[in-house]
Amino acid sequence: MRYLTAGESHGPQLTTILEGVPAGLSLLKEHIDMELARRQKGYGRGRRMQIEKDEVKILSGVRHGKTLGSPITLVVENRDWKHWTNIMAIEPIDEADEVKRKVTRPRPGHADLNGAIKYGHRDMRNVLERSSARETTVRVAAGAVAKRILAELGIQVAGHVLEIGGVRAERLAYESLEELRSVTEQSPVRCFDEEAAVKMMEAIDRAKENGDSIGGIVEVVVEGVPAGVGSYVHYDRKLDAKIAASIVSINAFKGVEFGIGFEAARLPGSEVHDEIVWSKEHGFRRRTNRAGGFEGGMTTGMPIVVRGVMKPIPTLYKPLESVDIDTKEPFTASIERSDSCAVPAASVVAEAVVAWEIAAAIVDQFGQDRMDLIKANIEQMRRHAKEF
Ligand code: EPS
Repeated sequence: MRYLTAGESHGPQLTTILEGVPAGLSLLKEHIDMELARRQKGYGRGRRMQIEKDEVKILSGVRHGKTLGSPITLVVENRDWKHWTNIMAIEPIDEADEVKRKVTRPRPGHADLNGAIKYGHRDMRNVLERSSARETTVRVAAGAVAKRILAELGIQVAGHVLEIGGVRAERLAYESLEELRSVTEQSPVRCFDEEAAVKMMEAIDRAKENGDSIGGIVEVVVEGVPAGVGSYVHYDRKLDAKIAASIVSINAFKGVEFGIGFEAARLPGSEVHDEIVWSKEHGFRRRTNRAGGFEGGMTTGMPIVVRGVMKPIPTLYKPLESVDIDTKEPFTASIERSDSCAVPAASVVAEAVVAWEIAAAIVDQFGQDRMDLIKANIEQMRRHAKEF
């Protein structure tokens, strides 16, 4: 399975084409719209989210509520586009207008300057329109389809926020993914620890008052994936590596870890590796899950636990020093409409990209074309692992 996305932040629409989604998956517009709405929520979002109400149009690949095995086209319109028809026009516009609206002041931390140098753009709107995190809308749409595949195979995905602006969640233990999901779904910052959530919101308020932005850490947990998905035999078949790449590919993400992650650098091996136990009921299991569900690029059958760190959004009201690409004069003020914190929304994006990588690996490994065969094959694999 693979997908491409297209579309500018203030253009008419965002599009994704999904290739290789198996036939026979039940898929409704509501499944996707629900995920799009989750991504739009979250304390700390700016005015743009009051304009948009993201809704998908399924334009191919689905008939009578089931996937066909043919490419699936998903489209989400940008409501804001109607305010940008001249600036974002496909046709040439008046040169005076073009010069007047040119963006020549790169924001530190954004793709603006590197993108302009790379593609030779003198108007950095040509960069920022595509590098905008608006693009994550259709990545979430693609992830919603992946989640449908996983749900039919009894695999659950949940994302939540662990840290915002230096405020860490302390209450981390949950009984089930169901509990984690029901609590975080009600939380404006998608945090399981309700006391920390209040402090996170205060930190976001403070950042906003100061014209600043703050980042954080999100975690995605996936339960129900059988042991042995992915492979150790080649670098590009290691599933943890693919998941890591997908997390770092989310706008503003700078790092990723599995299980105890970077903490492993500070502990002896005896406190890092998970002891193996066996019972007739469950087959092989691990006593702990410090590895976060991966050993040797393959799933262990334990929950997959992956975290990503998001830097503060670089579009600031508070000025940072930069240089105008036309005049070469330094400047310090770059006022743009922005979110002060998008970490809660990013946790939904993280769920989507992780779900996509796992679904793609499963489809690849267990049958490819048809949901019924994939289901039968994965069941057989589960039995085989238990009886091993
Ligand atoms: C973004 C800037 C803001 C965000 C946007 C991402 O948009 P605008 O430039 O229109 O004010 O609201 O996020 C979304 C539109 C979205 O759907 O998440 C940026 O520069 O990355």
